[in-house]
Amino acid sequence: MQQTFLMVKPDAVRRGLIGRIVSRFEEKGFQMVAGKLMVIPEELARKHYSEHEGKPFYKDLISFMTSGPVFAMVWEGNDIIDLSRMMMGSTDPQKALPGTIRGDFANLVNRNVIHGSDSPESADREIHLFFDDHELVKC
Ligand code: DAT
Ligand code: MG
Repeated sequence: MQQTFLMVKPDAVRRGLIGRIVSRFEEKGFQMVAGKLMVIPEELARKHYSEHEGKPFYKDLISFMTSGPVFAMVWEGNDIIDLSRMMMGSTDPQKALPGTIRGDFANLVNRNVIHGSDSPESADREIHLFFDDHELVKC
């Protein structure tokens, strides 16, 4: 069993897509073990996306991610890190296939509706940036 960090981004929260995005992972058979609606403090956004510091899109990314509430979650399931990335589709929604979350709900790379950890190391790091261990339920 593996855990990952997923986050409905501010564009999707604004558009009322939390439920439909959460449903995809529920339908797949994964378990949500933590979830909270929150506005990300700038310092946390910077830590979360530190790998992108200095890139041309970094400033817009931080201001976008702190522009309104996100729905931050921890999910659990077999091979969930790779499978949830497949379900999300390519980073650029113009390349994401129909049937994926970004393919179905987004059309711009800087407004791509969802974040998901890309490796066991980033999952562990991101889960603990956003949650304390006691906030995770034991299934
Ligand atoms: P992912 O979110 O698929 O892990 P990433 O880690 O490469 O993608 O980038 C983090 C976020 O930064 C991404 O979800 C949207 C934004 N981003 C990435 N590449 C971008 C680009 N070329 N122009 C604008 N925003 C970009
Ligand atoms: Mg990434």
